[in-house]
Amino acid sequence: MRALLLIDIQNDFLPGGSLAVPEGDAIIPVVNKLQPRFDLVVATQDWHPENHKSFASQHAGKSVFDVTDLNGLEQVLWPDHCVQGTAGAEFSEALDQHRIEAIFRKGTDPAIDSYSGFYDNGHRKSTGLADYLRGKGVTEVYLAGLAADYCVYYSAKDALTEGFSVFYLEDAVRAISGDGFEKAKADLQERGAHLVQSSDVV
Ligand code: VGL
Ligand code: ZN
Repeated sequence: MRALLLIDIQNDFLPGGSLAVPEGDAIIPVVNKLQPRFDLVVATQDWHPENHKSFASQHAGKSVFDVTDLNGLEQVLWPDHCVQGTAGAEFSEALDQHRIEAIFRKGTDPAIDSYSGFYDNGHRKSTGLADYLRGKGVTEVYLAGLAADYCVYYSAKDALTEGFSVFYLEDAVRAISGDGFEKAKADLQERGAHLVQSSDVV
């Protein structure tokens, strides 16, 4: 059985948002069309407290997109984004949400970032997503959403190590950086993921 994972399709990652992904809104019609082709649709939601340590605003003298060390892990410092309870953290209104069976929130611990929908960046805590999918009988995971080079990429990598067959929907993702997108795709392909188009899903 196959599941569609909708990664972080939230206002702050869309045009006008605080961490807008270029052309992020272009994926929404693609994703809406895809959803009925799946037995199960699950979403992730980046859900930070306002003092989250991935925010440049929490580090005196640092700027947005600086890279720093956060408890031994390399951390890109982001603009404040997806703060719990704010409009920026909501899913896009254009996203069809009525088929979403479960939402996994991540990034709630102020001390550690969480790009993947499965684990935090230190792989210390599980969100429960892998067990949830296995419990539903899922063997194939298709990924769509934002950003292609961060949360979609890390979610795909964890899905592979959790033993799922992984399909990265190239036209249903958009990246923060073009270079990051190419690297993410090459790495995932090397690890055994399949790069597919939404039109391949029938
Ligand atoms: C994301 C940066 C920071 C993402 C989340 O959803 O790709 N990127 N937080
Ligand atoms: Zn975040």
